[in-house]
Amino acid sequence: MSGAATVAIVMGSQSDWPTMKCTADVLEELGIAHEARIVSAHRTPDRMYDFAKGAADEGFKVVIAGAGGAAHLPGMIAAMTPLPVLGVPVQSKALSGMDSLLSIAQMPAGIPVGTLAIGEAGATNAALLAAAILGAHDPAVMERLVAWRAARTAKVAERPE
Ligand code: RP5
Repeated sequence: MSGAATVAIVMGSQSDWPTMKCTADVLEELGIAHEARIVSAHRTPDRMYDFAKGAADEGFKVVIAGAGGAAHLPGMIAAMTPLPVLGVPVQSKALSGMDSLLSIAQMPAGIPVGTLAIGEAGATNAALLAAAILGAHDPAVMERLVAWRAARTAKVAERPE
């Protein structure tokens, strides 16, 4: 995708990529420039700090953060940037992502993380929500989002076959 990235997709591990690729794929379809990085709250805390502190200056408008298990990455990033942060709970092996979901959703008042569904549905919807956020100030993005949704609607059969 050409142009300066407006959406940052960050994830705690390479193992999150199959899930977070759904976000990248939808942003690609919507023509929204994005960049994906591995930024772990517990394995690379300095990288996380540098990313979160510098995200706005880098030109990002929305951060989408995916993590699994004790998924503190979205909340930690949200604590260090005024940008909207959308959290995707990655499906964990031990608890099927319930741990990820609760870690991301249950932020104390004052530091919000927009929490999506567990797994690929959440990753897909994070891209659509980012598009809606950007589209509020970018009519071209909103037009592409409306067209994307209309195309999905058009594919729904009236009767099962
Ligand atoms: C988290 O731990 C990551 O977000 C990932 O979902 C989970 C497991 O990571 P790996 O052990 O697969 O690297 O940090």
